[in-house]
Amino acid sequence: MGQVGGEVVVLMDVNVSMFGMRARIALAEKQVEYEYSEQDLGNKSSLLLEMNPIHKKIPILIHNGKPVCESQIIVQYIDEVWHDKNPLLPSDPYQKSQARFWFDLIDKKAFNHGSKLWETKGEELEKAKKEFIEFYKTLEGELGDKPYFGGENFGFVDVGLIPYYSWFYAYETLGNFKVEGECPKLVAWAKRCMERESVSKSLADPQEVYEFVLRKFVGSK
Ligand SMILES: N[C@@H](CCC(=O)N[C@@H](CS)C(=O)NCC(=O)O)C(=O)O
Ligand SMILES: *[C@@H]1O[C@H](CO)[C@@H](O)[C@H](O)[C@H]1NC(C)=O
Repeated sequence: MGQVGGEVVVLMDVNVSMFGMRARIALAEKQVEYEYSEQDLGNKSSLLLEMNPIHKKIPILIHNGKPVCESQIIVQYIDEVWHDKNPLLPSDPYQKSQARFWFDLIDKKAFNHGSKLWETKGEELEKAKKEFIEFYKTLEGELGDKPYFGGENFGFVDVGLIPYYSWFYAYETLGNFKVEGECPKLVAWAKRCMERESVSKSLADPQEVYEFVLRKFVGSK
């Protein structure tokens, strides 16, 4: 059990999940010790169903026996509970609203833009690629010349987006393009994030993600 000062922290997760990676990064940023519990989504455990009966999805953070579900909410929870170390959200209400806006945009768009690359072919795939790149260019525009989305320090929006970087190899291979050619500043940002141990140790191996995508989603294509 991940036990620190009477705290028991468990993360129910799946290694290739970009949502799970967010929780792992946030916990690492706060140096919280926890038990990592890899789940089989093909055969969900009774604990998973008990802890997240509504969505039946990972990640689930279990803090002293109580579940917190949904990665965005988990990251905010971690930031609030362990607030003394490496704050992720800014304290200024307006800046906070903006960080939440961008994280929410990522939640609404990023997964689907990626999936389209293996759900489509021909002209539709070309359109999907164009939209994928437009989306990441929009994010790149928001990043601007800052080192991180929130400015000088690694923060909330970085935690929300960087897990997708471990999926880029799958996107690029199946879509036959390179994100770096289109969004060099964004890829430079991703490499900067990867220099942080919290990120590098939390992200899945791109090859493993690619093989997961082939197994799980491709085949009908
Ligand atoms: N909005 C959720 C998405 C979580 C999610 O999609 N989890 C997937 C794995 S990546 C899952 O548990 N799927 C199980 C299922 O759909 O049966 C979050 O941000 O946590
Ligand atoms: C599903 O998981 C349970 C334990 O959680 C195990 O006993 C059972 O054999 C598993 N079933 C399959 C089909 O893998």
